[in-house]
Formats: sequence, structure tokens, C-alpha cells
Amino acid sequence: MSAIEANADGLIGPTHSYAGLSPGNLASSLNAGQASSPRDAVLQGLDKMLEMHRAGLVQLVLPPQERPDIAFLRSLGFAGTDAEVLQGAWRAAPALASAACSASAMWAANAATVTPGVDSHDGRVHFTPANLVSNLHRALEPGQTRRALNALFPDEARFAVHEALPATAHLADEGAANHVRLCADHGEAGVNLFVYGRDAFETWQGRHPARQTREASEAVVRRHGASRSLLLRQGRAAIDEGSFHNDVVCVGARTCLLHHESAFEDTPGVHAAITRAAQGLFEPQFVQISAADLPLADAIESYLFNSMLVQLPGRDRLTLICPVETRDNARAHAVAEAIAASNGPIGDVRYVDVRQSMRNGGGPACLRLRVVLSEDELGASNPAMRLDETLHARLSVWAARWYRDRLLPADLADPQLIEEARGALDELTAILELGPGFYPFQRAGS
Ligand code: SUG
Repeated sequence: MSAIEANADGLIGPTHSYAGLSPGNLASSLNAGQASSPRDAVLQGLDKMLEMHRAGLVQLVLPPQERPDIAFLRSLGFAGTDAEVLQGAWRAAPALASAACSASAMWAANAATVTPGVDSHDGRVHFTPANLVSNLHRALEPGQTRRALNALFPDEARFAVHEALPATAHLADEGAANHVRLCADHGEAGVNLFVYGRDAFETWQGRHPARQTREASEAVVRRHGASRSLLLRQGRAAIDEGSFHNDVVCVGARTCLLHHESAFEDTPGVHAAITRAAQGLFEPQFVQISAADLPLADAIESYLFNSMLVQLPGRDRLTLICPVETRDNARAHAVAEAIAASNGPIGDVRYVDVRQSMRNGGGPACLRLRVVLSEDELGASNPAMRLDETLHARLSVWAARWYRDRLLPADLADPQLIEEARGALDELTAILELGPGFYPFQRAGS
């Protein structure tokens, strides 16, 4: 079957800020309190999407969520007008208020885990929105993420958008950031790698949280009926050094798995298991980067592995889309160039500027959710959410009009931001044809 791999990117929201909300994510902690530029952030994200569209890939757009999340604050007992709720929360419980303002739904790799029809038990494309319970600000996302996926993939005969897993630490799930699919060609049967950080029932003693449990990954595999699935343990050392998701130290596409030597707990076992599972389908190609060439600290600072590994039309080998921070790190740059110069599966490296997102630990790969679609499935997706030159231009004008140029975490207490964000999202609802009552504020009173 012929199929394409689409990228659905999270459109960055108007409250994009540096609030230091994610322990174990070094960039988030390091940049806490700095001024952000929501406008630069959303334009950088849009430009990356345009570059992928121009390179010949199918580019989809996932809308931001409504923030500040006034409904969440009301559920915690804050009352009055929306402005009073926000201000009351900032006075009495700033950590909760801060979580309610995060634009973190932008990192679409964490939106859901996806199983293409060719690998699922019933031939439909399956999505499980991630419950993201490891961080309060992210645990607010899954309900609205489900709505967004339904708006993008409305046809239940072709798409199954599940509920998130139960919201408990035992079933902590971070979505596709811990999933890699290898295959001969996108439309061919794949080998699905599910990488978990801890077992739900072990006592976790790592320096930083391990966000994905084995039990959560297993539940997703069962629900989707994902064939040829391997459950692999993430390297403890990698988590300790700040690899809070597997996609900070590993990326794969088609037959190629590019990873740091510390990405997995048992690298020879991982290679052997993949080779076995791929038998009769394809020959896996492992590109393993040693700590001698790239210490973990440089891998995490440069985000070399948080690149998008894509098959561009007309190229015989894969292209690695790195953040500019990879070019700025001498060791990572040398590794990236050496990968492209070798005659391995990766033939090209490109660099994109998503610095605003990077300062919160989100590289090019974090911003996108990969969805393998047949031509028929692509035809059944919402065309208004597909990026082309026209939509890019329209969204750039929209963002420049609504988004602030500069935002300090303290500015998130400004009730004017509620109105600005709602104004922007109301207009966006029409642009992306998201349907009536898409956002909570549009449903209020109905
Ligand atoms: O969950 N950062 C996100 C970054 C997610 C990156 N995604 C992938 N690796 N796939 C996170 O830690 C920081 C928000 C703040 O501190 O304001 C944040 O949520």
C-alpha cells in the first residue's frame, strides 16, 4: 500500500513563556523566569512547517489550547469573573496559576501515540492522546487534544481517537515522544518501538522523573492492536542527564535508527530484538553515536537527536532536520556533518530555527506528531488544517496581529491576556474550520 508520513505540528499559543515547569527538562529549568516572545515563537514554528511543505511533505496544523485555563482554576475553587479567577489564583497559588497558563500543547510529539492502519488490528489509524500526568501543566492537555484530533481526523470509519489512559502515575504516558516506527516504506508493515523509563511498580530512584511507564506503553499497544511492537527500556543514565523523553537521544525513520549509545538500557539486546522483528520486512540500519564523539551533555544541549528524520521526495536517502543549536555545538555539528558525509542511510542535514521552543526543551521533533496516512485517509482529513503557502501567510498575519512580542512569566497574571488569547482562538476556529464550541470559552453558557 502506498502511504505518506504527514507531520502535524502544534501551533504555538499566545501564552508561550518560560515558567520552569518541567523538572528533569534542563532547558525549562535553566531558562525559568526569562522573557519569551510568543510572536517569534509562533512564526518560527510556522516557518518550519512551511519549509516542510515546500520540501514536498504533507504538513498539518494542530491548534493551540485555551490558556489561561480558567475552567481548571474554577475546578480548584477559584471563583468570580474570569479575571477574578485568574488574579485570585495568582495571589493564592501562583504555581497552580502558572500551570494553568502554559502553552505546552505546542509539543505535538506528546499529543498522542499513533498507529497507522497497516499496523493496527482493524485497519483504522489509532490515536491515544497522552495523559501527560507527570507534569501538572501538561496533564491539562489530553481532553482538548482529543477534540483537536477529532477535528483533524473526523471520520470514525477510518480513524479511532481513543480517550487518554487513566490519569494516574502508574499509567504515565507521554505519547509519540517515546515511540519510533521502522519500516521498509511508510505504507508497509512496521516494527513499533515503545520506549519506557520505568516500571509502574518499581521504586524509581533516578535523579529526574522517568515519565513513561511500561504499563502505559503496553496498554497503548493492546488498544491499538499495534503489530510487531517491542517494549524497550530507556537508558537510566540518559534520564539522569536530562533526556526526559526518548526522542532527546534517539530518532528513527524507515529502516534507520539513529541513537546515542546511552539511549537504551541494553543496546545489543535492542538491536537484536529489532533485527528479529524486522525479519522478512527490511534490514534495519543502526547509526549509533558514541559518548566519545558526543557526550550525553552535548547531545542534550544540542538536541542533535531531537531532529526530524524525513524522507523527502526525490531523495534516495533520509534528511535530518536539526535545530540550529546543533550547528552551534562544535561536537554535535561535527557528528551531524559526519553522518551526512558517510554513505549510511542519512544523506543530508538541514538546520531550522525554533529557538523559542528550544529554550523550553522542545526541538524540531517535539513540535510535530507523525501520522502515516494512505491517500484515502489523507483525503478524509480536514483540508482546512493542512498547511500550504496560503494558510501559512494567513496564520502569520493572524499571529502578528494577536500575539505579544514579549512576555514575562509575571505578565501571565494580566487578565487582558484572557481576552487576547480568546480573540485569537476565536478567529483561528474559523480559519482552521474547527467547528462550533471547539474551545471551552465558546461552549460557556451553552
Ligand atoms: O514536556 N517543556 C516540555 C517540552 C516537551 C518536549 N517534547 C519532546 N521531547 N517530545 C516538557 O517538558 C516547559 C514549560 C515551561 O517550563 O514553561 C515544558 O513543558
